[in-house]
Amino acid sequence: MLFCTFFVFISSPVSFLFEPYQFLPIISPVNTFSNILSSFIYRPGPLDLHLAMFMPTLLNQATQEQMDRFFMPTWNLEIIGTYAQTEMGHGTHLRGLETTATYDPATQEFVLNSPTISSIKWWPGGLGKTSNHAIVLAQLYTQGNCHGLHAFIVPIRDMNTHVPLPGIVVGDIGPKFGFNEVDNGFLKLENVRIPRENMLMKYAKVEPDGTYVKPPSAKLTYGTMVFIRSLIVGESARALSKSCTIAIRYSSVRHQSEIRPGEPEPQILDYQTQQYKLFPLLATAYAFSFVGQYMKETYHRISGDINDGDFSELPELHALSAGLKAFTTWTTNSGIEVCRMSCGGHGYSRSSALPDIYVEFTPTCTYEGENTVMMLQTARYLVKSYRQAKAGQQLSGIVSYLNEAKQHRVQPQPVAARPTVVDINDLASLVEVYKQRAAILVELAAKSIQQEMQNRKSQEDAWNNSAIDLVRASDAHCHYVVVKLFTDKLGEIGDIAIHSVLSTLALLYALHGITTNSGDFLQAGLLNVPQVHQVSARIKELLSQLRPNAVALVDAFDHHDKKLNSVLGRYDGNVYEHMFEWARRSPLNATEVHESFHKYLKPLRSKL
Ligand SMILES: Cc1cc2nc3c(=O)[nH]c(=O)nc-3n(C[C@H](O)[C@H](O)[C@H](O)COP(=O)(O)OP(=O)(O)OC[C@H]3O[C@@H](n4cnc5c(N)ncnc54)[C@H](O)[C@@H]3O)c2cc1C
Ligand SMILES: *[C@@H]1O[C@H](CO)[C@@H](O)[C@H](O)[C@H]1NC(C)=O
Ligand SMILES: CC(=O)N[C@H]1CO[C@H](CO)[C@@H](O)[C@@H]1O
Repeated sequence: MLFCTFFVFISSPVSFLFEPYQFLPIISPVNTFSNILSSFIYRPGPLDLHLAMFMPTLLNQATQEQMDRFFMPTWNLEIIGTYAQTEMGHGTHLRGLETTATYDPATQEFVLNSPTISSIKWWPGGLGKTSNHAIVLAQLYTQGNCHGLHAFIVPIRDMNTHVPLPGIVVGDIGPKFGFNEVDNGFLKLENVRIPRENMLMKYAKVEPDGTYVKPPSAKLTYGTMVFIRSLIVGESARALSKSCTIAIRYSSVRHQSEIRPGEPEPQILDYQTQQYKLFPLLATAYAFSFVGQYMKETYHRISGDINDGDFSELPELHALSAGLKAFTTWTTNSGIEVCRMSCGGHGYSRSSALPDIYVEFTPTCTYEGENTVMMLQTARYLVKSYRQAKAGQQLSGIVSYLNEAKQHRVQPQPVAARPTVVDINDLASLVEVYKQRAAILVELAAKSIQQEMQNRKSQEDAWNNSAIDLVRASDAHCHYVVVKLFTDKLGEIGDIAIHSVLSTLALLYALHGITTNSGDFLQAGLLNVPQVHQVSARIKELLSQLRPNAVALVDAFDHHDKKLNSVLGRYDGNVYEHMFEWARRSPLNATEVHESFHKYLKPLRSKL
């Protein structure tokens, strides 16, 4: 849990936070902070929001005066904070949030209210029992006008007694799918007064007389979001590589059934179906690791530009991080389950670690931007770029392929009429077909919108009626980006043996994506039926080719036994002995005969 590790890192990064924080660029404190966080054995905990949201939001949005007032108490855990944005009625649609903060110039205070049941803050981690402060997102009203969402530091519990303050109704939201260690909470505000100086005023301000001062750029709020989403891409890689490590190691320890009668039972990893379940996920874990690195580097580069006042690449980064967040978390979410089921019955035991990996990972599909909504945001950028390309504008960056798309027709062409230039063994050629698939699906989505509008639908209705196509287009775009980044990465690898095995993985990743989406490639006439057959056959060869290296490839992720915390995934493979030991430690075994035997079971006998 983070609580235990919190004090470990106090000694090292202290110098960074103490003097120079005020000179650091806008976004980088969050950055450094999260780097620190991600280097620990992560288990969700009640202080997560304090560390990962409350403190970074202070660093990003507090004025110098506010830093002086709040930072040290926060650092010392006198202030324990959370980030309260979501309400019972609204999460995705931020403009729909109902909590109000109304400025009262007479006392120079904000008055906070939860006017309806649906406006009660719901879900913030650590809110239920742990926090004594919350950064509350509320609609700001001053001089009779609403200025939209702003962040306010609201004390919610007495700092000495921890008793809720007047006007504060706070508690835990109850048991969840997982995250039991995190007291996700509710918060109802009833005429809660806070000083004017508690509004985070680094950018937007309310002056003592109530005059509202706009932030210099609305884009500034992009930065943190982009950063956190790009971190989640890295989280996907970590969760999937852990799951693959467990499932692949265990599959080489486990023997079951027989292939040839009379022969010893094979390792389950020697069943073709087992390899087909796990090796594409292994390839995906590598792909996502490289994509995660790329996102981090790109973020750093662009946040440098932002600090120099150059926002030009921000929309692309925003679209990329939203789409890849959704793409990688969805894939990982289902991949973890595949890994768990591939371990048979023991995968269901918590000793495998896979159930915990799943419940802790799966909310990434929902928080920091619900995945479908993220895909639609990316689609908005893609459609806009497509229209610009059609209007003759030269696009730059990762969407520049939409300029080339003009040559392709969307109507599926008779396959025979198309020259089959695709070489299924050549990654460059595969990157090209993924690119064309993306271009075609973006065009299809854009045309769907156009068609809807020709049927006299409004822009908004046209969008809603094309949303399936839009998500599909984003998905294809992200898939192309992942295949491309994996292929690009190979160019950086000098070692021949490593290059060879990673090329095999990249090829498997690309070909597997083709078989699972073969409809797209066939419909678009990018591949023909014989080629799809060839792809399936080639995948089988690649599985056999990867088999001897499979365990080494998961070892290379370097998940230490302690971090993996999985009996099935032990590095030494000594699974059965430790499974027995693990079970013996179960609380139910603490007593040889439990009192429930005498109390409940034995009396049953007399009744029969
Ligand atoms: C474990 C966990 C921890 C959390 N921690 C915090 C926290 O600390 N602080 C905090 O403030 N919040 C927190 N949240 C809340 C979280 O941020 C929201 O749940 C999330 O943003 C999703 O919003 P929602 O619940 O409103 O989903 P909804 O938007 O209601 O989603 C429901 C469905 O509607 C669809 N949908 C919604 N809008 C659209 C659209 N425009 N187009 C198409 N489909 C749409 C979605 O795709 C989805 O299928 C947490 C949630 C969880 C699960
Ligand atoms: C959105 O589209 C779906 C499917 O086309 C349709 O059923 C629904 O009524 C639309 N929603 C609104 C609010 O118009
Ligand atoms: C039979 C057996 O192994 N019992 C163990 C059950 O668990 C307790 C600890 O919780 C051990 O002390 C027992 O030896």
